[in-house]
Amino acid sequence: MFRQGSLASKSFARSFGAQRRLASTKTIREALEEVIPVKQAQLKQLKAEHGQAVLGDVKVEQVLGGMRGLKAMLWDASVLDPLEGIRFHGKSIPECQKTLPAAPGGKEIIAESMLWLLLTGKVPTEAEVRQLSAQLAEKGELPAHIEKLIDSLPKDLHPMTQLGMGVAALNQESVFAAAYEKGIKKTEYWTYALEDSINLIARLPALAARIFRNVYNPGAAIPGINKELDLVGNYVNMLGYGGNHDLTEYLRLYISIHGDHEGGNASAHTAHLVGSTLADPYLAYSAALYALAGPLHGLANQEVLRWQLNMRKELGDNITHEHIKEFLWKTLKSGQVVPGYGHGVLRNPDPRFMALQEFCDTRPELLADPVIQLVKKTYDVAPGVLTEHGKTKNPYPNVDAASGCVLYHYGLTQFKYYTVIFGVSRALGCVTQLVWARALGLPLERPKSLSIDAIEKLIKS
Ligand code: CMX
Repeated sequence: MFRQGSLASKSFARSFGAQRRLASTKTIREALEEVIPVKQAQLKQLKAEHGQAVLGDVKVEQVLGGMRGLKAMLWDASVLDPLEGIRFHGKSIPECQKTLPAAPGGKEIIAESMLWLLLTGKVPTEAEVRQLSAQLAEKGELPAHIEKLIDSLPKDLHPMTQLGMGVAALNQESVFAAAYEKGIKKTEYWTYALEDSINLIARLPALAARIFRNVYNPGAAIPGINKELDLVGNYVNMLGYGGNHDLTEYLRLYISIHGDHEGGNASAHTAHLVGSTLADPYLAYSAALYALAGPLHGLANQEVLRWQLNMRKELGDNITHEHIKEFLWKTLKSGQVVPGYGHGVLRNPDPRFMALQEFCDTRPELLADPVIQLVKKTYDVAPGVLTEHGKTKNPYPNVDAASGCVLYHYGLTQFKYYTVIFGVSRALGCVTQLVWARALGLPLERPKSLSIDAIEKLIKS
């Protein structure tokens, strides 16, 4: 894909520290250079031979109902089956847990392994993952102007608002935007999108940790990036929880399996839409973060904990299944949703919820925690209550039903911050799609909208 000496290849050699490359280990760019032409050819053939094939009908209820089930987006990295849950390039979460490299001394998937799988469709070797960790660590420091911007924000500005602002402002150094301004070929877009994407992911932990420090521990020192550590290892250190091995492992797992959930979810779709205008990855991901900040999407993990803690406050420590049932009905009768339950696509318990439950099941101290016990007890009764209530199409827990409670146990009790961690995670899937959208030359997204009158007219005709 690269011509020797082209602007793009020089830029990569410079910013990816080519001299640090381990012998016989592929870089992420080299791995992508192998797979991109194959996919490009596949797409070209699909367009040429089947461009007019019909994939399904569009029902009025879909247009009025948030486009549920509408097959209208290309997204290769993950597929969400309503019953089985998510697969990343065909691999279920348990399969990923078996095959993707962990951190030295750890067992859980690390973000670098998941990013590699999402981007290339291949399981990386341990050496490839370590090399990617080193690249990310090398790029992990925040530019001074971003530190200044974040430090200037009011401490009571929601951490998600701050994260989106910091990510958008990182676009000052976008190589994609700079190259586009100079004039580059469409075939080179993806290389710049990749460089921005890697830089963005590298900087997210320092950005997210600075927001945490400013809001919750003003004045505390933030440790520098440790070049020997993986992305999440560094993130946990910078949050001030370095040395907590179990929390680090939990966040490695959470950030990896939360990284992508097909293309149609609000954050991924937003990144894709904004990216389709050729806005650079920083701007596209910043927009995605504000979709994630809605309570029906990423903010649900903070809402679950608030809801669980209210339940404890109201009912005390010895909560029975009957008490929980009453509390669920009270929530529903007051017109609120039960946070952490239901899903736009899933029709079974979320395998991400199950993976986090299994993490708890192997640790007696987690099993003994009253808030985690409450999550389990709620899972025993909530599907029945929600089924009886009769509204939600999916009465089962989604990942958010469990995620915040484990953080709470480990002392990360600032639940307004939880969606920021989700934001660090979801970048893995969103940047993957941005790189591939540019590699495949996907166009500006522009669906057709209809007025109510126009829909009625179409039905009559
Ligand atoms: N509690 C109460 N009512 C619920 C419900 C829940 N957990 N989940 C869905 N419903 C209701 C809906 O509000 C809707 O009611 P109306 O007909 O009055 O509008 C009805 O059931 C049908 O909804 P649905 O088709 O089953 O679900 P949607 O695809 O419209 O919405 C979701 C999906 C996730 C927004 C919804 O289930 C919800 O609000 N859950 C609680 C919030 C949550 O946990 N969000 C996190 C999702 C995971 C993520 O994206 O990060």
